[in-house]
Amino acid sequence: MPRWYMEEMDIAYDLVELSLAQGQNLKEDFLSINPFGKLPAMKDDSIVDAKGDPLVIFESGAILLHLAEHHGNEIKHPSDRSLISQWTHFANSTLAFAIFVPDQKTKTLSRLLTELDSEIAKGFFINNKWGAADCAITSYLAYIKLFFPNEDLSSYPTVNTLIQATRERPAYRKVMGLS
Ligand SMILES: N[C@@H](CCC(=O)N[C@@H](CS)C(=O)NCC(=O)O)C(=O)O
Repeated sequence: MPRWYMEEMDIAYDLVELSLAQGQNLKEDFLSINPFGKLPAMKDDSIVDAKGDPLVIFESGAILLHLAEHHGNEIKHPSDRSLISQWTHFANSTLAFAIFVPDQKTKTLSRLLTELDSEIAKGFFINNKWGAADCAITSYLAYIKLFFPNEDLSSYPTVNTLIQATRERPAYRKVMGLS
């Protein structure tokens, strides 16, 4: 998600790829970035923390909000920060569980997709412009096609169209390695 966001927003970055298969995420040098050994994580040399060191941050939703605020110029009003936080949390927890936890999938995915279908039909999530909230929600919607290609989304035409359109976006194709 953060990498897709940076590509879409033309934010320069250096990418360090780690192999999970080889356990590179559990090696000392990465654990000093994220002690939990989870990807993604980011070091932002342009912002220092309270100790004066470059900011190091993990959790994709937190990284997205950070990027939206400090590099994507998305916070036009204090409520924008709160709403981006709402949507990134919704994507990373509520929507993620509904997609990937079988019990939750049966219970809630259809309800969430029905509502998202109407939300997305209204336009972009915040300030009529594609941003971090759209990135987070759309990433998870696109995961449905990726992980469950036979999932029938015909009851959610707007969601379906958004997924197809996302899969055509050059920045998305680049970060997902789609040829
Ligand atoms: N909630 C976290 C999830 C992070 C996560 O689970 N990342 C996976 C890769 S997509 C990972 O690092 N797995 C390696 C492991 O758990 O050892 C986020 O959104 O950043």
